[in-house]
Amino acid sequence: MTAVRIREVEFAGAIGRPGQAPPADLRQVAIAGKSNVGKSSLVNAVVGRKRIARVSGTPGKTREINFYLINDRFFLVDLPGYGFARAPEAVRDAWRRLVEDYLTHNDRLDGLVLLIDCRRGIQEADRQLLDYLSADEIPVLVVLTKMDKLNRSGRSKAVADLRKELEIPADQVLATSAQTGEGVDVLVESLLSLVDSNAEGNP
Ligand SMILES: Nc1nc2c(ncn2[C@@H]2O[C@H](COP(=O)(O)OP(=O)(O)OP(=O)(O)O)[C@@H](O)[C@H]2O)c(=O)[nH]1
Ligand SMILES: [Mg+2]
Repeated sequence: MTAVRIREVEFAGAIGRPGQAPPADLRQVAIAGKSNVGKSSLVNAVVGRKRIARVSGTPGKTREINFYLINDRFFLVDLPGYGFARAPEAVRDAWRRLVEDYLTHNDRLDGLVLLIDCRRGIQEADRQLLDYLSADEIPVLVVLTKMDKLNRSGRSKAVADLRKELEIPADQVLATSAQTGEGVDVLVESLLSLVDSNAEGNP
């Protein structure tokens, strides 16, 4: 029944400094979240390629904004993680400037997927990002990651806690695991429809 698919994916380039232009003038959906939450792993799972986005045991690995061209039509954007406490302050400031510049000067951004580690829940830095985005009315999809790490009761609690914190319906919380592939198909559909729904009014 799933007509929507990711057929093609290609690394298209990266931005390392504020003010740099994306590799092409295309619509974008970005993946954001704290350092180590599993952004790059989920990008790989979503595009069905194990090693297109770099994953590592060292938090703060992704320091640039990476653009992946999907179906020759839009960019899936892997953002550097925030909230990595052990990074030197100058490095943290550079990341913040880069990501904030990307988010504020971007009329091509159709939506943002905010990843939350299911074992940690929403934290202060996530809230700040949500507040930041609501000012620009950028649609946000909230996604729990690493669900394979929880048992059945832990899973229910993680979903319930997130619903309560964000005051959103249960069907708007997506539970995923890059390891088992749980929730990845649904996430793909949601990503594609974020782009589609915007394309209608704005060809
Ligand atoms: N068990 C489990 N581990 C995961 C999952 N997703 C990611 N990880 C692990 O979590 C660590 C961080 O994953 P990344 O995908 O690099 O996280 P990131 O958010 O891109 O990190 P930064 O780029 O540093 O911000 C790696 O050791 C991954 O193997 C998952 O679904 N399940
Ligand atoms: Mg990463």
